[in-house]
Amino acid sequence: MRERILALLRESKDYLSGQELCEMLSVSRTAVWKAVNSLKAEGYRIEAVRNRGYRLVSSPDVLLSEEIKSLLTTTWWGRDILYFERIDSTNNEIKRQAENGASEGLLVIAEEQTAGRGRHGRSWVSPSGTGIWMSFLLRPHMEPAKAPMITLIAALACAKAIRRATNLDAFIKWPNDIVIDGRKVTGILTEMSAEMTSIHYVTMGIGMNVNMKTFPAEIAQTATSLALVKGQRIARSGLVAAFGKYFEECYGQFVQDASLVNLIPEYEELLVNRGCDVIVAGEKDRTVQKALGINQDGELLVQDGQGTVRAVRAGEVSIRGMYGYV
Ligand code: BTX
Repeated sequence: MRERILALLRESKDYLSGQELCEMLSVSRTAVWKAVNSLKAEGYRIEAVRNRGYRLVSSPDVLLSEEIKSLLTTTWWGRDILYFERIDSTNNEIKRQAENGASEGLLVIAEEQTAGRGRHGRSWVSPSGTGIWMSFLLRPHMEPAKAPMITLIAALACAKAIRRATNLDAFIKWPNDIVIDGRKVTGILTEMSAEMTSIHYVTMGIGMNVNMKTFPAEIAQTATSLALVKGQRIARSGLVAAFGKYFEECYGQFVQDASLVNLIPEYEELLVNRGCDVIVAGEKDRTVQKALGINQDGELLVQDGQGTVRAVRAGEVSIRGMYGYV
């Protein structure tokens, strides 16, 4: 009910009377009053004026599931949300839930991670209350080889959401980072449980640095947060909702096409290294190549000094800029 009250107050341009709220929700005035009070206790500023009713003045920067749900415009993404003040890793929780039969779209979101993970066993710094540490569950009907493409879709949705919510020039660093001004603001971790020919489920983990002011020394030169670049705090729940909207749209297109073919132009516009020389580091060698774009399988197209173009695969190579991280 709190979630519906929030949504109604947000939609309403004017005050909503207690009577109107009771009728719309088919509950008693006392129930409305109690729900409003519990929202206030969580930091929502709700003005109550005699004879006029309630008006939402401001929302706290919390990621509570009601707050996010009241902003979501998605059909299936994030329709069920599990919210934690503190957790080991939201990816771990999705796996636990998936093994217990949870449905596609389940979103797990935490204020703090004590064992946030990056790729290849690296760790992800996830302090309390300042970032978006979230994971969601997918159950795609496709060959396991296609799953890595979902990382690119999540990256596209992240970049679009950041641009929409903050107006900042967020770019994609293929395959799984979002960068602003050459520094990492978001990382994506895609994990899969599968057999040779079918996927049980995919866990998508997104770590977005939103309101952090400082970083540990080891990443201080490569990481940044949206608030640091923007110079002001950013509301996290709006970013989550925007991500959900773009992810659902782009993922729907991908499932329909069984490839990234229709997402390539938009992706390439946001690709930070496009047209630039990059260092392509494989297991055996490091070469300088020009990054051209991606193909419909999500591989990066790179060109060597002789003009030969080849496609490189995420997981097999890593990409670095010529003069730094990007
Ligand atoms: P990655 O392996 O590409 O990047 C990890 C590397 O990034 C680290 O080794 C470190 O150098 C740097 N790093 C660590 N924390 C941060 C940070 N907060 N901001 C910028 N750079 C950092 C990227 O892996 C995938 C990260 C996914 C994180 C999400 S959070 C929700 C979900 N749960 C979970 O445990 N992981 C995912």
